[in-house]
Amino acid sequence: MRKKISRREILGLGAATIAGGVALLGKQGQAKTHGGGSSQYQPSPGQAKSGNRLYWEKSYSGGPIDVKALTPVLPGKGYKPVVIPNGGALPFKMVDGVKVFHLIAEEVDHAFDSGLRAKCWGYNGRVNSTIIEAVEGERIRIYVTNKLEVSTSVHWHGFYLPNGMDGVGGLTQPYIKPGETTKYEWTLRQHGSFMFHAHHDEMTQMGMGLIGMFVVHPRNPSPEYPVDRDFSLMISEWAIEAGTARPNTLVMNDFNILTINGKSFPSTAPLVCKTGDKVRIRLGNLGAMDHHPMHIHGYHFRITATDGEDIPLSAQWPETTALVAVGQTRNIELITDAPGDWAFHCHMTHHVMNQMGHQFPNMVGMKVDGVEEQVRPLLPAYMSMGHTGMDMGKMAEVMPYPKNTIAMKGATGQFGDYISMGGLFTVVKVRDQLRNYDEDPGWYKHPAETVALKATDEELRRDGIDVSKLTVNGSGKSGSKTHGGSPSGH
Ligand SMILES: [Cu+2]
Repeated sequence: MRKKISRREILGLGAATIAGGVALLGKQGQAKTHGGGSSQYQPSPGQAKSGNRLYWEKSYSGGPIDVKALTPVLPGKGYKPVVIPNGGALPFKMVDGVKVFHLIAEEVDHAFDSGLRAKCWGYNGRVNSTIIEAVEGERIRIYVTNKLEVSTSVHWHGFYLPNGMDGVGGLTQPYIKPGETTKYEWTLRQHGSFMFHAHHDEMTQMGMGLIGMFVVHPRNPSPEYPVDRDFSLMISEWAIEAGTARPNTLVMNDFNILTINGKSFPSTAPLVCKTGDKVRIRLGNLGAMDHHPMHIHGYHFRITATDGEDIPLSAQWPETTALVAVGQTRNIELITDAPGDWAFHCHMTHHVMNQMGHQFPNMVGMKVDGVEEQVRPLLPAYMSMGHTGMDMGKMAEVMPYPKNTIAMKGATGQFGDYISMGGLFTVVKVRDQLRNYDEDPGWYKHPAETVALKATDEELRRDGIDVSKLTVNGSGKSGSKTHGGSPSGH
């Protein structure tokens, strides 16, 4: 008679089966870290915007970590790569069904603009502008080599992952010491706009530039997901004193270089779009201290996703300014149906101003007649500054500043006048015709009668606008006894 199988033997059998499963999965490079791999990863159904989700969902962390990964997807085949102005995506290779990346933390001699270089820290030769791009459900392995002279670690910001892959130096892993290479590996159980950054001596290392965007495309894109232009912009801030060439990460408030993907305007590449394009702009902020209300001209947009999740259509709201706080990402979406050169910038005025707009005596409105003549024997290069504000125009580029400075720098526009903004400023250039998206199409050619120009005498006369008796404030000259105020004819 056949011997009964004891409970212990059953347990033993089960363990063997599981072990076999692990060996098999290990061969395919799947779920190796957790030894599970019990079930296939179930991607979100692609209707994330329908809004019919439960209040208390089963998981706020992506569910089990030991899921089997899905087939990797290649750029241009299963997803359209994002556009990274002034930057590039980290290359990868496929090894046994795993996407393998190699991130290198190193010193980078970085140009913020043609006028300003500094020794920063970055990833793979770029500052703030090396991004990682992958697809939901994929198994990824990221080797991080530390070529700095100090220890570091990399945190994957916004990700559901095994705790030991979270990258907090000392808390979840040992440091990546100088010269060492550390391996991170997990299965992507979400999609959206995320980030990565150093998580050891954060103030110094993030301030020196060790930050980047991490875009995960959905496995089952909703019908709304595909866009014509999908931009990725990382915002940051720096303190670089005029004439120096190293960011000062000890500064807490006086940031004087504001950047998009590591560049200050006018070196920020424009966002080139065709009339009628569906456009997504992914905004991330890993600056030290400041939140940035990013404002677009001529359009409204919808805020469609955070680094938490897609926002259901019913909960999206129209905006012209999206506040991107430190540590947040925001996706905004719009249809660019109005051609032109549309400003897109931080609305904090100190953030569209480069070095020297700060820590300066308030001179606005002061009379400086004769001051230069008196001071020049002592300081030959002395110029009175600030009494008319900070609009230095082209003067900004020829003034006797120290070398390596973009103080007050903006750019000359198509009318010969100076665009008095720098820093966190770029231009969305929308055109009916484009040769290609990678070329700056130049300044917008306005249709006749659609530009604000100096009013003609005839126009003024026609509309009864009499300016002959008005004085210019502060000129000291007055053409009449009645001062400003009520227009004539009333
Ligand atoms: Cu700002």
